[in-house]
Amino acid sequence: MHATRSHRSAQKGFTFVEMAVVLVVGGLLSWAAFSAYDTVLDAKDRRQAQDMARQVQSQLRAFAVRHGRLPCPDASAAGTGLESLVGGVCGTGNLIGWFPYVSVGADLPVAEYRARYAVYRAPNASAPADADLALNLERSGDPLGHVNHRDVSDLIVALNNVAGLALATDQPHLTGDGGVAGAVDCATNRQMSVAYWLVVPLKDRSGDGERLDPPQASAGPCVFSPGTPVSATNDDVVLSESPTQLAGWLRKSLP
Ligand SMILES: [Ca+2]
Ligand SMILES: [Ca+2]
Ligand SMILES: [Ca+2]
Repeated sequence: MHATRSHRSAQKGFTFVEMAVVLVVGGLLSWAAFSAYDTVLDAKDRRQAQDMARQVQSQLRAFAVRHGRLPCPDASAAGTGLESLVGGVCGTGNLIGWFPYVSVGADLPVAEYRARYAVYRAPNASAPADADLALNLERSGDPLGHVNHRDVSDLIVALNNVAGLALATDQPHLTGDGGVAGAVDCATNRQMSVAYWLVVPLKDRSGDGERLDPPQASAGPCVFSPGTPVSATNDDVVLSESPTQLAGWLRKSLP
């Protein structure tokens, strides 16, 4: 009894210090808990963004098989989900915009998950050498009425043409990933041309009012390689296919 009482009175002198320690420790704990919570949510968002990008890839491939071309980018500012066609064909020079969800028969996702989209478009006056992937064109000389007239095999010809072209700075291409593929730097590290890329922007982590992160925030044809790690200022999810990859997939889809 007596020992307990004297212990209690000895403690009285430390009450304020103890309170301060409790407050500081409590503060640190809640900060740590908040960060962990935030990280879990971020990882969940990113997984969902990756799933949605893969869904878009399936829609794009199905569209390619049906129409013998890749979808035309939606050039509207807000992203209405419709292909920007002029007289029924993809407008000249329109190679970067939003993915045309509505035109491929999909639902338009909310802004965080709505993908930017670029498609390789290098027209050529000679049809067999044409490399405009958003154009449905007879490239193999099949006459009208032939089963392979302007079909997916003509898109494969265009993809092979793209694969044979040197990397062009005004066509969709990838820079590094900050790791094995080198620096994320469109000026000094251009890695490869792609048939198309998709970028799901997720959040505006830098607080500048722009969901897309560098380098894709500049609205140019250069984006970082898929798999670039997320950082404090960067959470975009990129998915792309080289012309050879997409041609291989389409070839397997042929009867
Ligand atoms: Ca043909
Ligand atoms: Ca972002
Ligand atoms: Ca930003």
